[in-house]
Amino acid sequence: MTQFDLTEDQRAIQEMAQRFTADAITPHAAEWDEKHIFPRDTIRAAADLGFGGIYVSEDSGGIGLGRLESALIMEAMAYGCPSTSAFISIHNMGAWMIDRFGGQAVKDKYLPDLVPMARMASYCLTEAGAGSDAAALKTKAVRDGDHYVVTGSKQFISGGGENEVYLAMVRTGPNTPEGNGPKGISCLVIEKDMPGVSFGAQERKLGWHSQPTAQVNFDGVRVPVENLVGAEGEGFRIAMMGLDGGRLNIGACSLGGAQRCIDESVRYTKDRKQFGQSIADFQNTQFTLADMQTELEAARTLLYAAAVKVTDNAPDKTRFAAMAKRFATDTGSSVADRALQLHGGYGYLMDYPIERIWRDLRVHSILEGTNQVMRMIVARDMLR
Ligand code: FAD
Ligand code: 2MC
Repeated sequence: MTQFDLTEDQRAIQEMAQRFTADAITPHAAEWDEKHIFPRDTIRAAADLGFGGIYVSEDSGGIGLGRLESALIMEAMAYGCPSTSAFISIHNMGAWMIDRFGGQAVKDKYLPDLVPMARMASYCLTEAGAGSDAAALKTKAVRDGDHYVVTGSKQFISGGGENEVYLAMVRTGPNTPEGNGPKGISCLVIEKDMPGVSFGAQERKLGWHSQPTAQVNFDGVRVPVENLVGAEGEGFRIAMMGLDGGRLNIGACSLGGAQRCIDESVRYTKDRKQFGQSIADFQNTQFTLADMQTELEAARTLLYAAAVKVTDNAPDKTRFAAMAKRFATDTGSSVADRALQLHGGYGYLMDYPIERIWRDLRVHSILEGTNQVMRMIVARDMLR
């Protein structure tokens, strides 16, 4: 990227994702939402374009792109369905963690299936007692010969019950202050079919209806030591590095959903007549639309800049990813809310996509680190 424009290659990737979205996602998203359909086949079709391993290296079968390209793809797919796009993002985060930090054995075992999304990956950090304070997690992994024995429960897991592969952050450290902190955490790949793995009921949610969310339980699950990703004690850092990219993608999903809301609002306000004129002729409507697009462009610019920093491994990448996630998700929700208002009562109906996107975007200010935690990350770095 030059500072203010995309390269030809980036535009080509963006256009490919936009075409895929228009053909395979947008026409079906309302039904997936209403009937809570998990569109496994469409997700696999996205993987046929390489979107199951966007920033997995080419050596491991991925398409080896950067984080800006990933954001462009997520943004494009979220224009049709933010929930499905975000699901694919989480899978990418897991596949990348294995590729970047895993040994050859764990890569060979999982990536050939994960990249084409023949198997799909979940990311398991949160627990009932460890949400924002993720390093307080208690799921225990005790070494027993060439296995770990894992016991504990992960809360709110996207893909829970459906996905085949779970990247779980578990405690391997001793019962000392250090062992009970971030340095006592490791990352293990656990499979759905391993004895002792079970799932809670599907959560009933405000949005994100096209993808499952459930508690994942481990009861004495024996996991081969070769399934360790990175070294013992590196799991928290690996999880956080995964989230640097995940947060960009979630922000990008808000950009895509919000842009759809703007485009729908332009169409609708030109068409809808009250007091003998199009509601687009009211200056209030024009100023609202102008502010929506201006604020979204500001969020987009920050997010793209942050994405380039994460690709480049810049020293301030984490701060920028947090700023961009916070700003893009708050802006996205605020844009969707104003779009709903511009649609009047019709915006509240499922006949238009606005209320669905409004619901889907709402959770982006909460998951992958709440927007309060994002501010904490930014301020800590500023004051360090
Ligand atoms: P809490 O941490 O209890 O926070 C409650 C409130 O307190 C928030 O407003 C928070 O900002 C505020 N707060 C907490 N600490 C501070 C502080 N120090 N300063 C100021 N304010 C603070 N997790 C996964 O690991 N994998 C997944 O796939 C996944 N998918 C999810 C899907 C959905 C639909 C949802 C809703 C959640 C998902 N999560 C997942 C969990 C998500 O990451 C957590 O919900 C989130 O990190 C917040 O944790 P919590 O819900 O326990 O809230
Ligand atoms: N990259 C590399 N290392 C990092 C890092 C990053 N982005 N962030 C932290 N670390 C390192 C950090 O440097 C430190 O190592 P060292 O002591 O060697 O310097 C270690 O990790 C511990 O970090 P902190 O001291 O900052 O840990 P603390 O416990 O104070 O807080 C916090 C960390 C609050 C930032 C983290 O717990 C957090 O992000 N909480 C939010 C949880 C979250 O985002 N959950 C999302 C779940 S996934 C989801 O929702 C999905 C939908 C998939």
